[in-house]
Amino acid sequence: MSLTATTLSSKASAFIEKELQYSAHNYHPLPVVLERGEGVYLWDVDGKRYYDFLSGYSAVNQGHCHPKIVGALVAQAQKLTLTSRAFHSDLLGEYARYITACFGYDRVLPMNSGVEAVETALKLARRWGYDKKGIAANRAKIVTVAGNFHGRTLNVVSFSTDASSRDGFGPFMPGYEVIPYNDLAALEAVLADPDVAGFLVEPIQGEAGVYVPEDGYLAKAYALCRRARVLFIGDEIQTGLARTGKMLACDHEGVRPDILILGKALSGGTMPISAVLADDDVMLCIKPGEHGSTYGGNPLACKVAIASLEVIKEERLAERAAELGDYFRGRLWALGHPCIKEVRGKGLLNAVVIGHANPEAAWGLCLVLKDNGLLAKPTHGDKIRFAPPLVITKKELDECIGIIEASLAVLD
Ligand code: IF1
Repeated sequence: MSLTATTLSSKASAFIEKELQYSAHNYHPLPVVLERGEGVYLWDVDGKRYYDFLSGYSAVNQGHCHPKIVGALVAQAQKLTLTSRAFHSDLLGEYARYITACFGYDRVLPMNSGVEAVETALKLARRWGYDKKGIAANRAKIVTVAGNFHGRTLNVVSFSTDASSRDGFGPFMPGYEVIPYNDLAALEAVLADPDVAGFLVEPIQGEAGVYVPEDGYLAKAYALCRRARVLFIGDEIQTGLARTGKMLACDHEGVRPDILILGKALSGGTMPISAVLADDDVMLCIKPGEHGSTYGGNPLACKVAIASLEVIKEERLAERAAELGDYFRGRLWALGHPCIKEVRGKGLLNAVVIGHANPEAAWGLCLVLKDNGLLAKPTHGDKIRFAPPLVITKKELDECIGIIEASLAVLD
């Protein structure tokens, strides 16, 4: 199995060399240089076409450069992009009404990156803990789970259990309790502490390797939070917006987070747009001047987010993800390849666990997949995430399954 970077054209190599010389080395990308995207397809600088099976980590659920989303972006960009929140715009109210009606909440607090929305949710939970639950000043705690990924700010990595995200960045923010994922007894025990204000959880752990908790975990965790008067904070930045076969992954269990966090596909992969949704009892704990951001709720983002949400509904992306996801997992299992130890996921958020003597096997397989026209990347060594845009057709999915089957031969 070839583990070295596959042959790159001199043209592609030149792009990579420039990047290596002038940009930070905070990623280890697959050796491919992309210049165009449309729907489920990406093209590299040499004109080779690939299926995108990462979708910008689920930011491109609607497909690359969706015409309706790009159209909304271009039109608004030629009119007004940013007012700052020092002034009102004609679009924030319209967007806020649209998205709160879409998900059934009283209010939205618009932010930009996903981690900014997570930070916002944590500030809201702490503030609610002090103002409404009566927790003593500076004693509020947030419970979260091992294997979490919620972004890379110092506060958020303070409760990471992943060494590569956390080590070397101390000192860390206090006030976090980490319990095992998918462990209701541990949650019940930790919620006995009256200083707990919130429980932050991903309905499916994406980065950890698409860990799907046992059926009923989210609903029972939510019930435990209600009983302990703790806010259930659902991070749906990666699992939300139709990716897992429902509008929200929490919908599979009828759970309505007290604080809902969205990002990524809220812009269809065009620009950073995130959002925190909650009801008045939580959201109005933050008063004017106590939180914000330069770009949060800008007119361009409002227009793009409305278009992105409309596409999800108009093109029935959740239903498609549910149907095609079941089909995809069934077909992968049916390959019966000895190196596929597990196929897991929900909707079109899936991963395979590769079992092989060579620890670099998943990386090597991704290099062969790339040569065969499919882009995917391993997560945490032996797991490969397969998450195409939700606009993929069954015919295209069949072709991709064929590519995966042919590429697996490299592991024989
Ligand atoms: C990287 C991971 C995925 C997220 C959830 C919050 C955020 C993310 C559930 C923060 C972001 C991205 C970040 C990117 C790679 C990617 C990722 F591998 F890092 F963990 F998707 F799984 N909550 N995930 O998945 O959102 O601030 O990035 O907009 O940092 O390498 P962000």
